[in-house]
Amino acid sequence: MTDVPATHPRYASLRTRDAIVAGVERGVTSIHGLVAHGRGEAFDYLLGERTRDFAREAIDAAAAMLVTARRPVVSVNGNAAALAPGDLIALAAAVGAPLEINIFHASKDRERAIRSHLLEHGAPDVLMPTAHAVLDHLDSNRRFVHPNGIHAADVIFVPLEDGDRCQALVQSGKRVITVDLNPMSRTARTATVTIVDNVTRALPLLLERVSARRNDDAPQALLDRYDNGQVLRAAEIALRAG
Ligand code: PTJ
Repeated sequence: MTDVPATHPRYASLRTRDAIVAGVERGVTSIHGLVAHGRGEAFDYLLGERTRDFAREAIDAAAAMLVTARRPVVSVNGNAAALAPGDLIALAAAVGAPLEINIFHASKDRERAIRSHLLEHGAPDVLMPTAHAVLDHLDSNRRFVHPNGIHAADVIFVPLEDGDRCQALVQSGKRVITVDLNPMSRTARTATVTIVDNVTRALPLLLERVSARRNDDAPQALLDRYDNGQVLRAAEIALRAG
């Protein structure tokens, strides 16, 4: 780990960078993941590296969607696994969802490394991609899914998604919750609920809201009111204001 004192003004950002680098060294994160992370950092910098109100609104809707889902799934790629393994496992447990590995840059070794990483962090089980279930409308490696996971899911939580799969999932009639610091990305614009925030900050808040929503009798009313376009517009205005 970088030798940075906790008082350093960029401490949290540098520790997160360390986590991504460690992910690459462990074979969990792809080398391309570093580039994706850098892009995320730039947006986060412009957003003041804090959770804004539009993200809180989306987190609330995401919690409502997850607790009312019939078959939710938490999809994990190499960046998410490196940055927030414990919170992803806790979220899956809280909403009764399986964790499923689904990566863009094809690598059987990396799929196995992500699985071991999640098991080491306490995941009870991890679904792997299969050749038996394939998503329509998609050509990339992400089309290979598990028949009892993403293939059968009605709601999928997919942090740091790529636009193609998000579109394919929505076209297949599934509802997609994503976390993406870029409100202009195709994923952000295609998802049902877009949380424009750093996945490391958004996940603990989402977990809190999932617990709160369990005792709520009107999650559907909140979902009916929710407007993802409005949330994205607010995020873009905040970005442009710097
Ligand atoms: O492990 P793999 O092979 O599935 O690859 C994962 C990455 C993330 C490399 C792959 O999905 C990819 O290339 O993604 P993109 O198309 O670069 O999109 C990633 C999006 O996540 C970008 O819009 C980034 O701004 C955003 N992002 C990066 N880091 C974070 C983030 N959003 C939230 N939190 C972050 N920490």
